Amino acid sequence: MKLYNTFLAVVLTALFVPSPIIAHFAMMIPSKDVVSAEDKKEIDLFLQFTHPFEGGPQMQMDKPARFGVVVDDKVQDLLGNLKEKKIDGKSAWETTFKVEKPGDYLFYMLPQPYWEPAEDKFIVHATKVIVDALGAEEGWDAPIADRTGLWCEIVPMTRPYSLYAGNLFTGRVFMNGEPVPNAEVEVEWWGKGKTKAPTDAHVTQVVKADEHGVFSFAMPKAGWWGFAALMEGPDKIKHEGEDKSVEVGAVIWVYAHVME
Ligand SMILES: [Cu+2]
Repeated sequence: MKLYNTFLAVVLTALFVPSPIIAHFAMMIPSKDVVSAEDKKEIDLFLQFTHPFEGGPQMQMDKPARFGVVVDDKVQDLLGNLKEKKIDGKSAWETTFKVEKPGDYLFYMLPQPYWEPAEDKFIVHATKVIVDALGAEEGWDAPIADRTGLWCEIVPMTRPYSLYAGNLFTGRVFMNGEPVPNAEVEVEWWGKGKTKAPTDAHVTQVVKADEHGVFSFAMPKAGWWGFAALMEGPDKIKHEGEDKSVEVGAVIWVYAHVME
């Protein structure tokens, strides 16, 4: 009986020890959020799939399905420019983009569906990051999902560059052109594992959108902040002959500067 109880205790413990939420984020980080007249007219972009706060473990990112930029309302495909870079044996991607004129550059990326056995589903994070160049300061609020094949997106309501730590970031979640009421948005700071969270729950912050798909979050610290609105995708994808659901994430990255 005693042995049986011990066995039961072990099984129950295994069942009820919650695995911490592992928040994976597609990341697309430019070398600058604002390119000024005195800067080099180049933007380096780095794409990876990882856990930003903890700085790993790195996840495999196959060559994205789509990658490009929208500027002056024109879509420019940049997929062919991506170069593979291995981190801990996993693929990440990088490129350098030449800025030729003033504009708000809306970079977008749609990864290949990522099979996550632990969650029994695929993950696709449609990701955006917006860089202002040479004083244009307009165009950042344009929705681009329909033109770029992203399915879903966060359209910023706060200008998504030249922000300070402490600013409130507000965005609106869209899926197939419609706002997503009550969307759950995970928020993570790119800590690269250098900052210790007081508890596991502090690693990923969570906010919910209102009935219009609008959410806000005050960024308490300088650095890159990722916002991922997570939704169940409308389509299934086959994995080993079985239909599996797809977690669709609308992700946007913004940079908060230190205010001197
Ligand atoms: Cu992960």
